[in-house]
Amino acid sequence: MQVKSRLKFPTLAIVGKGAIGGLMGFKCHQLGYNYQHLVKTQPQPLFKVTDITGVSHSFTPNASVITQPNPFDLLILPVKAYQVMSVLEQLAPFIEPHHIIMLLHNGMGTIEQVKEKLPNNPLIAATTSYGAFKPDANTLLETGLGQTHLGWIGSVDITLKQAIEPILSALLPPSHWHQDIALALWKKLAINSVINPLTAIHNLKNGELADIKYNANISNICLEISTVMRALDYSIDSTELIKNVQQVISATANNYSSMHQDLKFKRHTEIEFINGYVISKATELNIKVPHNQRLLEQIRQLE
Ligand code: KPL
Repeated sequence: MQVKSRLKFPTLAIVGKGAIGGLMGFKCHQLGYNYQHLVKTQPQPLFKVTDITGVSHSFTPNASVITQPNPFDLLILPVKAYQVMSVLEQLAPFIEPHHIIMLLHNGMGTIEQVKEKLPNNPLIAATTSYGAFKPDANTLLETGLGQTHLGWIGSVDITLKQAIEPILSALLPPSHWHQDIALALWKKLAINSVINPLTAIHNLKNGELADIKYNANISNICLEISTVMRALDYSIDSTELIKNVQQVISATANNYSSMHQDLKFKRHTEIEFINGYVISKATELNIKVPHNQRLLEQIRQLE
């Protein structure tokens, strides 16, 4: 197919059918996009989605087995940070240099890994605050309308940008495209570095962190992160990070964080890509981050 027409109607491949992946597939279905989920086993049963307004929808998602994907132009990875490289390894025989890769997960550190493995592929990094919950494999509840922040890593052809950005922007709106997505990723990293380990360690809903007894700890964690960010040339103040954290605590008060759920269901957590990433950058810069270090150790023990 001609490059231009292929870009006009790109085929999206969404890895897995987790909460955010499932939600994206549902949006693709609603928007009439050409998409497929890449799944472990076929066939796919009826998928029931209850949207944020409480309306229920049933449909059978398009899917292919990950070992035999149908051709795609854009590969979306809404998987845990620690799964990114193994998924790309598995898909390696099917990935060509023009395929666009989009990362969408909590934490940081995968951009460096993906760029090393696939240096020529256009790469998008994204973060979303949409909330979705899967009570079972074939049921999905949209629990919160969020915002999505996206950005290209490195320079990219303008035709490619103009073709792809509107398509992705419509999926989890409102979508904000950034020149420097790393700043948005760091801000989200600060939110996850506080809420995820604290809720997991103390067995809390996100909203319970609003209790005054957590204030000092939250400030210390944010102060360490803002020190690292400033050393990386981001102009940021810890008060801004603390405010962002407090906003998310109140906006998601009734939710359990993903790390809380991971520990509860005895799954691997993303701690190495969250507080672990803060610590690795701090070490490179010779900055001490004892509060982040403590959280990492506590979660490692609980895992
Ligand atoms: O991203 C989240 C997570 O749980 O992983 C937050 C924003 C903390 C919401 O729960």
